[in-house]
Amino acid sequence: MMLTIYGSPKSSAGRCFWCLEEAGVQYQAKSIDFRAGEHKSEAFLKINPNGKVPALTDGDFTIWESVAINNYIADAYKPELLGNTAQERGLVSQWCIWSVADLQVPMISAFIQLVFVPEPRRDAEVIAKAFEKIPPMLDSLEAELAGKEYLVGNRFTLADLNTEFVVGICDDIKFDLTAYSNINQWRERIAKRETTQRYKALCK
Ligand SMILES: N[C@@H](CCC(=O)N[C@@H](CS)C(=O)NCC(=O)O)C(=O)O
Repeated sequence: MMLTIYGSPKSSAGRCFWCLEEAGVQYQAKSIDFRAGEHKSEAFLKINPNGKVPALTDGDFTIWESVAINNYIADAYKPELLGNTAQERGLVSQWCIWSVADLQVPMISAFIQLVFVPEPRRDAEVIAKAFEKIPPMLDSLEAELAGKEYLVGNRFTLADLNTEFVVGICDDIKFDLTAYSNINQWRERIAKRETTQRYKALCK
C-alpha cells in the first residue's frame, strides 16, 4: 500500500514531507495546482473537504491537517517519534500544539506580509505587532533548551520537527535569532541529521 502526500514540500505540507523522511517510509507526492483551482476540485474535496493541503492517503485511509498527519505517520510507522512514555508523549504533544497554535500565528502574519504582499502594499503595523509577539515565545524555547540536545527525552522527536519547522520561518521573515544561542545550536544539531537533509533537498 502506497502513501500519498498532497501538497508541496515548500508549503505547510513541508512538515509532513519531513516526517515521512524521518519515518523512512515509501511515499509518493502529488502537487496540487492552486492556480488551476485544483484544491477546490471535486476530486480533491473528496480527500480534504476544506480544500487545503496537506492531505495524506494511506491505502483507503485519508487524513488532513499537517500536525495530525505527522502524528498518524509517526504512530503508524515510527512510534518513537511520539515519545516512549506517557509523559514524553504528553510533552511531545505540548510542543507540537504550541508550535502551531501559538508560535506560528505571528510568524505567519509576518510571513504573509514580507513574502506574499508586494512591498508598497505591506502593513508595517501588522509586521511590528508580529515581531513583538515572537520574542517572549522564543525566550521560553531558549530557556527550555538550556543543557538539552533535544526538546523531549534527549532524542529527536516530533516536538523538534514540528517546532523547528515553525522556528525556520524566522529565516524567511529575516527575524534575527543571533541572541538565541541554545536555539541556534539546537537548529544546527537538527540540520546535520541525514533525514533532515533529505527533506531539505526536497525543498530546493
Ligand atoms: N492548518 C492547516 C493549514 C493548511 C493550509 O492553510 N494550507 C494552505 C497552503 S499552505 C492551503 O491549502 N490553502 C488553500 C486555501 O486556503 O484555499 C494545516 O496545517 O494542515
